[in-house]
Amino acid sequence: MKTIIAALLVLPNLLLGEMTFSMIKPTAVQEQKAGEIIAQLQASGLRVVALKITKMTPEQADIFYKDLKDKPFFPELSKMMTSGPVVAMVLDGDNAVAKTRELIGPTDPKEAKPTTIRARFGKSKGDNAIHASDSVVSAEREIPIFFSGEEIFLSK
Ligand code: IDP
Ligand code: MG
Repeated sequence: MKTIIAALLVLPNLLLGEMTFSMIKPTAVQEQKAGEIIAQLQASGLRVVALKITKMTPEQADIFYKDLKDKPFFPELSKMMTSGPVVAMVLDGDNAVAKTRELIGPTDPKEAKPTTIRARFGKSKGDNAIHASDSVVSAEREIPIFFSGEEIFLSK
């Protein structure tokens, strides 16, 4: 029984891979860095299966960052994230969540390895170039905030 349940849990991942949500933040988009950032993600084997340029509303920022609403920096974060267009994407691949977090580096670009996306393109701990989901559960919550099922192209 356990083996059957394990197989059923593994099967969707074998068929679909793992998906994560990532978003290039307004300053990096404004500076025309989206292409270089996407190229770095793709070069590591991640597949872009959904992509759009869009502007977040304050209501979307409230939903997206719901766990940070009580932080002192939340008003600044919401203002920054709604200040201009973002490039939102869904990335698919083996260990897509952990792999993307590794490629972007820690929240504060000053603490990030020089090759990471946040070290290369981030300005500060707040304005740090890119978001990526921190878990599969977060990815499953974040993806539908930006994409409908028809906008995600998983076929290989
Ligand atoms: P993460 O983006 O590395 O997962 P979180 O703690 O989830 O970091 O915070 C979400 C976003 O909130 C960060 O990417 C950054 O833009 C902003 N943020 C987090 N901590 C601070 C802070 O101490 N000062 C200003 N902005 C912050
Ligand atoms: Mg986070």
